[in-house]
Amino acid sequence: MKTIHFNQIRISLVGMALMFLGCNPQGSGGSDGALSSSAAEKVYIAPGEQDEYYAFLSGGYSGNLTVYGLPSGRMFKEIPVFSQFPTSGYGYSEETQPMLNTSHGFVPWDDLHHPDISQTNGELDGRWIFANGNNTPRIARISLSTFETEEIIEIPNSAGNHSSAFITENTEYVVAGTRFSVPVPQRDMPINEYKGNFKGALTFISVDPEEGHMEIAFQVIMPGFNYDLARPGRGESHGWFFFSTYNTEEANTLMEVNSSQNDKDFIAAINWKKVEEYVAQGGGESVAVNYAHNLYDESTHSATSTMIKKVVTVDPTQIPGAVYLLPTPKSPHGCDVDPSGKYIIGAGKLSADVTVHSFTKMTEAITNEDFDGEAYGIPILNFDNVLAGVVKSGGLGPLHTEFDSQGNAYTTFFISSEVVKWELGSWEVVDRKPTFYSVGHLMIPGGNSRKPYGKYLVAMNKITKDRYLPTGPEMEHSAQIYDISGEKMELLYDFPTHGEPHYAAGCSADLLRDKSKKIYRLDENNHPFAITSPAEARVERDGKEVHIYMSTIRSHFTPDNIEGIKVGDRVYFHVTNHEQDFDVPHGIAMIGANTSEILVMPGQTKTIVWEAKQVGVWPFYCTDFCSALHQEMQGYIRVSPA
Ligand code: CUK
Ligand code: CUA
Repeated sequence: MKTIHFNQIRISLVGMALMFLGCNPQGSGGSDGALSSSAAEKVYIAPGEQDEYYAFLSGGYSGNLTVYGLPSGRMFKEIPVFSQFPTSGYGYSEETQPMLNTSHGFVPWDDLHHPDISQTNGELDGRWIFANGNNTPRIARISLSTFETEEIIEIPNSAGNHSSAFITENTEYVVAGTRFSVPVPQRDMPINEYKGNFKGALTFISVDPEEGHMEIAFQVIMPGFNYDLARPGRGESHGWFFFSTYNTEEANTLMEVNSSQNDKDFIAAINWKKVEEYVAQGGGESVAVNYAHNLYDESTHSATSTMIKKVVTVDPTQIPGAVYLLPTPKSPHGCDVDPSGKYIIGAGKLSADVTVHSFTKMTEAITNEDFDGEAYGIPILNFDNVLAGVVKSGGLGPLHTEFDSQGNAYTTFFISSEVVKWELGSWEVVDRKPTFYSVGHLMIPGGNSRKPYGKYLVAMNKITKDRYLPTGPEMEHSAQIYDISGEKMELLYDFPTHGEPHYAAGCSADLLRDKSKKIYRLDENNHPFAITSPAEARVERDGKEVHIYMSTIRSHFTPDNIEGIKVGDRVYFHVTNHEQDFDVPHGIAMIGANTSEILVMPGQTKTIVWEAKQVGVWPFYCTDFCSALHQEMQGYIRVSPA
């Protein structure tokens, strides 16, 4: 494998783009070589002890979110979000299927990229975590009390929902930016008429401060660029949102060449407070759309799906002072804002340098109307006038930046496969450490807020190769934990992840430990088919539908012998778990059922449907080892001829 030398940095953009196809500068068999026994101590959590931080890693194409402990790297849970999940029955049970409804029908899979924890005054408040579905544009809200997905909203006029799901300082909005520009509204038109005709919708979804319910407030309809990542302003830049763009060439074919022609693309700065005022005063246009809004109600343990037909779109050129473009070199991917809100960092992925814009200089340039032309009526600011500094990193292919609490930034470099630590203000490189291999995002708990915790850094690597025992051609991705509490970073530990983690969000364990719910209370169960005790268990027939109101409690199903079922019946098992002890679920699996089992937590009711197809006596059983008599927890259904 050829090593990258510094003088190769000026190779053609196309050549550099090709290098993205899996470069492994360290060669295989890499090891830091300097791991000390103190590294082992730093990640060792003794039996019975608990981790210091939660880490929520995106599962990428698994569609889900995985919960890990730091520094141990132990995985605690996979939270199903956009994908059906046989482990718990999410997306299979009657109650949760509506969560995966969209304007395209039932879509039980997506590609989850970026989680972000809710904030109050710019600090993590640990109430919810939001995440995006890239493929069929959706934003999910997950409760950090139940660790369950409570809401999914589809994003109209959008495609490849990538610059999402990032939130403002007080969780006023969760933002969803389109990756692909598309015809808005969608219509039949020649693809080669893209330029000037396709549009990019940046969607601002308001979040109810009490319940967390999401509602699309407005969509800013931008020029037909690709929108990549986004970050909120914070502190002095609160009220703004920043989006990196590429393909400002507006190419529609041979993208790897045609979209890399311009030396600079833009970071789009949106003054959402101005847009908000404009819309509040009746500005914008209400346009016809069709998108799903799915809401899970904890008290009924059930979701509903509503189709919404209208959205407010705004033309940014009609709102003075609302949108500006900051030229940013070499197809910026990551777009990050430091904890003070003073600096906006653009990582040109085809570059060696990291560009830092100054928020103060940006506002001065706006006041002075110091513009370098415009794009579709949107003022372009002068690059030199808004530049705060350039980090001469010595790396190649910068992607994403996070921060500690000491005024340092940490940028990942995909091509040179490393994390580079540099100082805000002086822009000097302080330290660099290799990653194994080809790092994408990184995460410092609290790193996307005013108060990063700054003790550990998690690098999420795209290529695993030899880091673990081989598991055939397909390996899980690898994450690495670095201690960043000192001047120099120290690699502590590798751990495998699930799916493809893009971004992650982390917070202290103290923020969530006591908020995490232990049981659902039976006396708060408003499920329409719930029963309050095993005494109410019964079977009711309604034409060809049979409803079994079933109870589970250690270690018995009531009823456990069910007769009177005929071939052709649709049998609904409405299972209420009458346990009220922490961590005593029961499950139910019915022979021949093709909709997965369901796992029912204490106090909860869940439903699966079973079609009686063949005459006979068919068993069901509990799937979760619940007591010494778990294996006795079973029953039969007798199916007679119709
Ligand atoms: S993206 Cu994956 S490494 Cu979807 Cu945030 Cu940059
Ligand atoms: Cu209930 Cu096993």
